[in-house]
Amino acid sequence: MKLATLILGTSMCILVEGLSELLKNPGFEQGTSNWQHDGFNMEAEVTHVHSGLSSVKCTGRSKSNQGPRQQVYVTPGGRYAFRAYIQLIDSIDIQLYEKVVVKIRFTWKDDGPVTDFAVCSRPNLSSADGWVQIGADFAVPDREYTEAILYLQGLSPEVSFYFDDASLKEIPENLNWESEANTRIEQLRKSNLHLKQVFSVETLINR
Ligand SMILES: [Ca+2]
Repeated sequence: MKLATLILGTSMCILVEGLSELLKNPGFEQGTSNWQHDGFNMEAEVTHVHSGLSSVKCTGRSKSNQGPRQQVYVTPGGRYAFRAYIQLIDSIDIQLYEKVVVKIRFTWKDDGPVTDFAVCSRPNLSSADGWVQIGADFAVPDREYTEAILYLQGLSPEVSFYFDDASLKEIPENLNWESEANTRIEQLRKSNLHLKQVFSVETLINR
């Protein structure tokens, strides 16, 4: 069962790698272009990056909901994968660990109350962790909207951070995923001696 999960997870990662990027300037290689930042400083950073030549450095925050934000265009009911990398620059003394949350704020077409839809959450962050990947696969509410803003929030006011390599991609429906995964599992069982050895070690540990 664990092997099946591993193989499925690996194939999903490969699948997401080849899909179109929906964010504009996702790796901040064009500085802060296409990203909004209200009430705090967000500037291009070239000496401390996760990849490429540039990240952004966010400082001067005074509220927990201050973070980079960008308008996104997602299909109601669709499935998406979000990933990004964050590194805290400093932590507040009284709070050793921080929690960061990524949300999408939907303004609905039917005039219902605005919804802050949670995409992913990452607790226990500290500046000692270095770059940390955040993200999740998620399903968008099946409801028409007029505006969707992806944003990062949750860090204590005054906590500064670097941000890089954000990504939002649609995960296509693959109705054949189960049979394809079973085929891969069967092929690996018959042909890959190394994976059989991993199984044996796992069996010993579980005894
Ligand atoms: Ca970059």
